[in-house]
Amino acid sequence: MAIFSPGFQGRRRSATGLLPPGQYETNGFPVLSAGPTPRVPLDTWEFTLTTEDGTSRTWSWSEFQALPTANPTVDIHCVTKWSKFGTTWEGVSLDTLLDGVETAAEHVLVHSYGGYTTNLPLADLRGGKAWLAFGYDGKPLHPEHGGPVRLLVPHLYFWKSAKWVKRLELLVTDKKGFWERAGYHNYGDPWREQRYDGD
Ligand SMILES: Nc1nc2c(c(=O)[nH]1)N[C@H]1C(S)=C(S)[C@@H](COP(=O)(O)O)O[C@H]1N2
Ligand SMILES: [Mo]
Repeated sequence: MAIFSPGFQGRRRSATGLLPPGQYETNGFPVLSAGPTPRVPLDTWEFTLTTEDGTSRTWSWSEFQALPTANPTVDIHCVTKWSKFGTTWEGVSLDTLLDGVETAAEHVLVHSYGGYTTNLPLADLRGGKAWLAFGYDGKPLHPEHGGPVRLLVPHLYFWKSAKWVKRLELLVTDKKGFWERAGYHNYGDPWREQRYDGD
């Protein structure tokens, strides 16, 4: 007989039905933070996109809320080996935020409130593959999971999905983020098991 915790609605369907190599499925939602949870009041929250020539665009909370939203259901894969299937989010596609941005940059360094950083190719934020998520499971994103707003890039290991996102810095030359400098893989594709530098 199966044991169900209160409120557990049964196993969520996976977006792909597949588990990347070396991963196991969890039904919980572990919290992994390299420091304390920053509390960002919505009246001072802002999100900024800067390009290599110093141009920047900033959205206040109300401007951000006015953007068109998407409701992706995705599987997420943490480098510590848990995967969670069928997570449902509400967010703004990076395609929306990058629309009309003039840049020759191919790299992005993501900056969070609290100081966390992570880097990834700009191409990985385009094409309906990445969102700035503010809702999870039909509710506002909990602060521990990155609220008010986190990056969601589910096709890469979850450390690339920066919580409490503050700024995207578009760069011509790649610059490593927090875990990448500490020896984690620069790209982090779970399907190729790119956990550490050299994998
Ligand atoms: N700002 C910030 N973002 C972060 C982290 C962090 O420590 N700080 N940890 C990363 C790691 S290693 C993972 S696995 C996921 C965990 O997200 P969760 O706590 O919502 O499960 O957030 C990523 N984003
Ligand atoms: Mo992680």
